[in-house]
Amino acid sequence: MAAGFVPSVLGSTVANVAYGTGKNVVEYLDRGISAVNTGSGMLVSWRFLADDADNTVYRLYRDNQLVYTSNSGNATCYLDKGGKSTSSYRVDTIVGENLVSSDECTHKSNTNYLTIPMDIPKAGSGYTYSPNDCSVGDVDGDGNHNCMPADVDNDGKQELLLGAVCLDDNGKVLWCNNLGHGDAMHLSDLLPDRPGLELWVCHEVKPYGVSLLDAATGTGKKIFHYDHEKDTGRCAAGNIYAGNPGAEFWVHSWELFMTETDSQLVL
Ligand SMILES: [Ca+2]
Ligand SMILES: [Ca+2]
Ligand SMILES: [Ca+2]
Ligand SMILES: [Ca+2]
Repeated sequence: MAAGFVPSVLGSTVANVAYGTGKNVVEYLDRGISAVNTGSGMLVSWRFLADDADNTVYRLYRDNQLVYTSNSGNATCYLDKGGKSTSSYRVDTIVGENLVSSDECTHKSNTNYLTIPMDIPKAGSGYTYSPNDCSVGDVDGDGNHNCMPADVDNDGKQELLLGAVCLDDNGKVLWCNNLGHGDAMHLSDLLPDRPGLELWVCHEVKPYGVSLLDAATGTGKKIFHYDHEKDTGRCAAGNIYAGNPGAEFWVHSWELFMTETDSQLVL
């Protein structure tokens, strides 16, 4: 998947390569090569970074043998049917005839997921600790699952989104939609054919549910919305299904996926 500096299909993504001036301060990301055992081979994937040239070619090596060449426009992933979790992988990044970088895969798994060990504090009298929310983000001080910077009005400066409120780059309220606190939101160019960024946000106050909003206005007509009968605390969006253009959208405890055409998608 060629995805700019989008870190993950399930992560809270905050920027778009083609949007704004490209001069915003952004998190440093490396090639991010991962290899997981799908049961029918090793799925190796890596990032197309924001500063990669359009004509970049990637060469994937298993145990120093070339197994795949990703030319311009090709996917930056490969199902290596001959690979094993004990294989070593490397991606060479090439522009023209020049080797730009050579990166080793450091995230491998013999299952189709990566396990993250946790150091959970011991339970005490009347309380325990357990994992709850999970999201991808910058862990050095500016990551937060319902507070994120992004250039939503395309003026080259970043605004700050807090769920129901967006603060302009000058600190003034750009929009406030009075939809109340939501515990999760995902911001990205979720609908690539629609200009600008879109915000997928859930609502913990009546009429509850979830909305897809224009991130630049927030208060305008919702792109689509679903009511729910109770507090809707979690939602997520990402391009997880190639059979539908752009992102798919889903909500905690709802057994459905939604698409940009406001239709429900059964996978
Ligand atoms: Ca802006
Ligand atoms: Ca602004
Ligand atoms: Ca869009
Ligand atoms: Ca899709």
